[in-house]
Amino acid sequence: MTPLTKVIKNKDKSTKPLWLMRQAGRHLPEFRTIRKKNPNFIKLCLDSDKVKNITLQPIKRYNLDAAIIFSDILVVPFGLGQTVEFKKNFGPFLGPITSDEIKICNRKTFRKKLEPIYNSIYKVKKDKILKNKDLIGFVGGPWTILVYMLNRSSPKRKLNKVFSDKSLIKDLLKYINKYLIFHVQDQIKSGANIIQIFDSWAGLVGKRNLNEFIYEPTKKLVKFTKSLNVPCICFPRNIKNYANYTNAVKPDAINIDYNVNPKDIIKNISIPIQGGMDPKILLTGKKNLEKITNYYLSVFENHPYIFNLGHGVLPQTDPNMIQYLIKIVRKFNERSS
Ligand code: 1CP
Repeated sequence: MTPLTKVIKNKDKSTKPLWLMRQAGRHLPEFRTIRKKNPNFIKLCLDSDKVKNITLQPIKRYNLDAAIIFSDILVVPFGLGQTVEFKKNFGPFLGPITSDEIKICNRKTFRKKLEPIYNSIYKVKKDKILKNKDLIGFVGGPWTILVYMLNRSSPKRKLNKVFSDKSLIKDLLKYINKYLIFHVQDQIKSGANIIQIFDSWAGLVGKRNLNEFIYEPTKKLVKFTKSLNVPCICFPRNIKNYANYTNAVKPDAINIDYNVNPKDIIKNISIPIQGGMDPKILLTGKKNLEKITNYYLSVFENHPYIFNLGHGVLPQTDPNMIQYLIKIVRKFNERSS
């Protein structure tokens, strides 16, 4: 059994495997070299040899327990026919699209546009370096994808007034979810053995809409993933009530963000937990990193736990600090085995 599935399926508490969100990407000098020569980010995500290389960069450097396919949640709007660009010092920039245009897409055209991603997963999976490691495929949560598609740029910048028509939102969520399910299915078919759902903007939804905008569509996606016997980890960032979320959505594991108090969460939740530590801790000193890492490990000592962060690795992170973090986690595992 692979390290993450041992924790998720067997509820193994004896070892704490580790991987890091955004482990592949901007903090690695070997990634930046490739990125400089490839200014079109979506095009880079669709180059299966380069994607394989980038996906395996952190595995080669750090020997983590899982690889996550180098891609982006916004490949789904791209697959649905919306233009997606990543502008320097701006972030994602999506083209205009009407709901009628969104609905022109069909399974075949969607698959054709995203085919290189499935080829990358197949190639990564075949590499010997992944023996006894997990390969994580991922999608954005239905709500988060809808937010980017309608807002057309990050809500971090400005949230446009496009979210008042409830029946339009419900209709589009249904449609987007259908394609997220296709994307999950094809990632699994190509070799992904775990799926993570990144619902980065779940925190924008107020209590009265949680059921229709977050719980119901995400539950369908989770149920589909589970039906293929593949574990599903959910990361609903800034969700206020994790117990309600897990009861409604029923993921196999939950990733917590860094605002969650680890001692409180184990009182409320019995499913396996992943992540939590603030990525900014990696920008402080080794002593502090050791203290906080050991704090998370000891709080979750008697709970099925996958070590990860409460958000992605920051671009300015020194790879030596990640190396040190891994050493601390491995040392903890040796002590308890
Ligand atoms: O070099 C660059 O400029 C590109 C930076 C970059 C990278 C490395 C983007 C643009 N996406 C990625 C890869 C990526 N994105 C991965 C790869 C695998 C890994 O984790 O190593 C994953 C899992 C994602 C997921 C993702 N993309 C999320 C969910 C997690 C989160 O950050 O909340 C979101 C919201 C996105 C959208 C996105 N893509 C890129 C950026 C800068 C953003 C965020 C936009 C925003 O601020 O709203």
